[in-house]
Amino acid sequence: MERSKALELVKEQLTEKRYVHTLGVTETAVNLAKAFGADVKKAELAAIFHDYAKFRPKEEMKQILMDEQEDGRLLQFHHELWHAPAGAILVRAEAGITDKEVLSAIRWHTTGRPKMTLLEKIIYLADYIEPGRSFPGVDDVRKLAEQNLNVAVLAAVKNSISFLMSKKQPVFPVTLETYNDLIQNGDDV
Ligand code: DGI
Ligand code: FE
Ligand code: FE
Repeated sequence: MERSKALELVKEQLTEKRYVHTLGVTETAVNLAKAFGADVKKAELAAIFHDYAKFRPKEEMKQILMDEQEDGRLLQFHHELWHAPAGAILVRAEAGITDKEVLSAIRWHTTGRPKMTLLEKIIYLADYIEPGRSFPGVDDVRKLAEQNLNVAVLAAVKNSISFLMSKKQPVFPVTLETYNDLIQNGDDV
């Protein structure tokens, strides 16, 4: 799909603020794809659609996750986690995106997962460091992203978990599994 068509489809789904975030993620993902040798077009498409479902009603997302037999644990955790798996399903059904690598980068963009693909890492990280983000520690992760992808992804995962813990929020098991995988199997971290 053309970039302009994809942007048009996603703009209808998002607020202006979220659309600007999406443009930031797209620019960042394209740069990371070039730097780390990923497919630039796939990175662009996944970034454009990554938050496609962000503003769907909770009940609609819940139904989709149940119909598609997604991980049942999701429903026991914050509904903010639902837009990623629901988004991958909706992007396929409504925008006709069938590329499995693109869909899985959308699917895992909030929690990450063990054994993330290069494209999944790029979308996860781009979402965290895009120019519109301003939370504590983000500049350090931006610097790491210029050097080593796994180190930067690990830093983003650690910051996210620390943030959730500081707010006394539960951490989704897959987020913790992502951390463990990078520590145990990322031999360059
Ligand atoms: O959609 P974005 O705001 O661009 O970013 P995102 O998809 O990475 O995260 C959405 C929200 O999900 C964010 O407010 C933090 C929350 N979140 C991420 N990981 C976990 C989580 N919430 C819980 N409870 N547990 C997690 O592991
Ligand atoms: Fe998101
Ligand atoms: Fe996002």
